[in-house]
Amino acid sequence: MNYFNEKIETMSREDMKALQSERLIDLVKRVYDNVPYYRAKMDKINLKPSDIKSIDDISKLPFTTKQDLRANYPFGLFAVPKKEIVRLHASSGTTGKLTVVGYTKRDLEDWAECGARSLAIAGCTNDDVVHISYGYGLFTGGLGMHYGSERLGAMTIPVSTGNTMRQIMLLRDFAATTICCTPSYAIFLAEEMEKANIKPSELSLKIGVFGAEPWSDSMRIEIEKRLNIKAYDIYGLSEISGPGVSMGCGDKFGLHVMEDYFYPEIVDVDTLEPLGDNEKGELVFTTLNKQGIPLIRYRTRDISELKHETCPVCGRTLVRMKRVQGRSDDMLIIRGVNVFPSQIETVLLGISGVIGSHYKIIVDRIGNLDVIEIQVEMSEAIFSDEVKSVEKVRKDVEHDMQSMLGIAAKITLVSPNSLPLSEGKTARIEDKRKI
Ligand code: DLL
Repeated sequence: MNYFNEKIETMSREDMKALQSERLIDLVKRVYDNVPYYRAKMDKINLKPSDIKSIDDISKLPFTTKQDLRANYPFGLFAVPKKEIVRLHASSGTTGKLTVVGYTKRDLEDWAECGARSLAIAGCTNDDVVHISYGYGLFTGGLGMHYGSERLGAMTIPVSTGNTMRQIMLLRDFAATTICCTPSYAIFLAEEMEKANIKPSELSLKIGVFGAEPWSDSMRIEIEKRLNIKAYDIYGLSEISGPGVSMGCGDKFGLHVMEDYFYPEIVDVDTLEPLGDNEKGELVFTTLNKQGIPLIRYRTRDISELKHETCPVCGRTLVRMKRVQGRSDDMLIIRGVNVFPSQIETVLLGISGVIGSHYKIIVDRIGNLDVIEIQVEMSEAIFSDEVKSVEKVRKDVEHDMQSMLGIAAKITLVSPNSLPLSEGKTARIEDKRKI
């Protein structure tokens, strides 16, 4: 089997628990001493670091949420002095502020190890040529896979997103054997190749490492057929590190969690009580080894299940999580970009000329590309104004929305009182994509 770190990847449950316990005890001490926010949270429930004696005590600890990150924006949850942080990444917050994460040198090394293990799980070795089409920048996809691939020793090509015909040319000319991108981009790539009459056999691709958005098993089958590769699922989130929190080996149940670094739990969405194996609930992670911004019991909002048996496919003992089954909040992922309806609302409420609380979000997949349309009601004054002023308001919304979301949205202004009054937030969202 193609292990990157056989000792960890096939560790006995007993040894893994001992390692996790040792790391948790140290982590709780570190955050209690260095992060006032955590100390206050623990003091409030009268919990001392010495109360945490093993990984089994984890459920005594309070949860952390995206709102906690926002309340401490940008660096309030960092557990080391700023000079020890060597990299920042960020993802969408629920309103205007980004969710910011900081990495120490060791955090980057650990993350690269996770990326290398993930690529190895997909069967990659240092003989491979890895083409990375995840975005490079504040998004963790590009740089995360990049350092993982280099750690593995593979030839790493940092292409980033965009310009699909150029991507196809590079894939062919550099004879990439592995591609890392979102599953929807893989389908788009296949489509563009078909249009340009380029056959998969003209490329050298064998492996695809796809993630950053939900996708189904039928999508996997379609990608495998159209690109003539084996497609693997990679999961991660910026708050916990980025891609490589877990990785699928092809086993039907799901993805192996790098549980020596990220301790997973499944909790009931309503009661937040921990659930057992094969029970569906919200995935929660504790970053056992992280220095920069360690998170305790971070609620991902992703719905999954866990299974602790040794994997029948690859022999790894690392706990498996089921392919993400949905979310417990209203976050949308559009072309790999996380979008919260609350961000949209924040923009709309800041623009005069529209009734910011009367909107509807329509998401669709047209020709394999996600598109988002935002319908918003005009104010009475603008409605009766001339066409030029209506168009100006529309352009303002379009511009502010692009800077808030980082992707373009189609903006449609509709007449006052024409949208149905919605009873809840989700009623304002129509997701027509069949994933
Ligand atoms: O999407 C990190 C990543 C990059 C993962 C490249 C895989 C590959 P964020 O932008 O913080 O980080 O978004 C995290 O995306 O909570 C999930 O809801 C969703 N997500 C990520 N991977 C998967 C996946 C990156 N394989 C959020 N399947 C997470 C389903 C996924 N959803």
